[in-house]
Amino acid sequence: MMPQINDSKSEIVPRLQGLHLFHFDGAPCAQRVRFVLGEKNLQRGREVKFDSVSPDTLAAATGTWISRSVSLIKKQNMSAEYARIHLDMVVPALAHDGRLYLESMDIIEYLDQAFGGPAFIPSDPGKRQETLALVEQAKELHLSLRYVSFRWSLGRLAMLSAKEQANLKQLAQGGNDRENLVAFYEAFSNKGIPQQVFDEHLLELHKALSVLNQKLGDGRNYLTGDILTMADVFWAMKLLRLIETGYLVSEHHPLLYAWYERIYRRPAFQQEVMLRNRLLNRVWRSKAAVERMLGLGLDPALKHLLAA
Ligand SMILES: N[C@@H](CCC(=O)N[C@@H](CS)C(=O)NCC(=O)O)C(=O)O
Repeated sequence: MMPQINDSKSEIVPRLQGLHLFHFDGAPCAQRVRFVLGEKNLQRGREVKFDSVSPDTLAAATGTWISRSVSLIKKQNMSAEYARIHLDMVVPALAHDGRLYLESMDIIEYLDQAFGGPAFIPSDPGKRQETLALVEQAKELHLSLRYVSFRWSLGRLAMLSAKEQANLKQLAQGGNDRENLVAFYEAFSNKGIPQQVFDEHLLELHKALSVLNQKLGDGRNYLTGDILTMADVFWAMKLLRLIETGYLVSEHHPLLYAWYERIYRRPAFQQEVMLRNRLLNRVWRSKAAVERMLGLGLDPALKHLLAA
């Protein structure tokens, strides 16, 4: 696995010195990278428009990164400007000294190589393999999290109008659409997705979380032992989003919840994941709580599935 340097068509990226992160505060894929930056003591610096090229925004000071937020709510990721930076139109993307790195897993590996601080991929071969296997599993369940959170949390807010879908389709022609945004949004926005599909994804997630919960039964602090790794980073951000969507992790997987809380309390989590995500986090959690009271939402659906 090597950090990916992509064939971006952006004229902006080669001009960026130091670290610049294209990200969104509420996106788990970007939260992973911000958390790692925080753990490595690389501080969030200026907030600038994602496509800013004004001279004072081109260079990040040593030990800091420039925040180039790409709002997924405003669908800025589906703009021509962003599609030239990341051909798949997703966050995150990292620019470092004019080069571009994509894929959160590869970005974290790159940060491990390029900067000091704690390593997120252990050097011990056994632990390394275990870590990467758990990361791969989290990656495979990326689509499940997408289905579950679009169904029970984002809802209509995430649907695209016919015009927006046409725009997305056109932009996707410039790349490979490796995250399948075109097909997903088309089905989600128009035809609807069969309930059975949502249920299957929810059950997949439940199954995986049950196994992780069991793993923690031997008293280990983190998923692969007593050291925080990329596996914890990937899974913790999944749990954050699932909790926002109404998944009662504390009830279904108590050891996993205690593990999540250990990570949640870390200063880098508070600073880099929660600080600017607090408002959205409250909105999602309140929505989920109201739905639960009405017998709707993710948790009643999960209980129903588990009882069947
Ligand atoms: N495999 C990619 C996944 C990136 C991804 O799917 N990002 C999501 C946010 S978590 C996104 O930008 N989605 C845009 C959308 O759904 O419109 C990575 O790990 O970097």
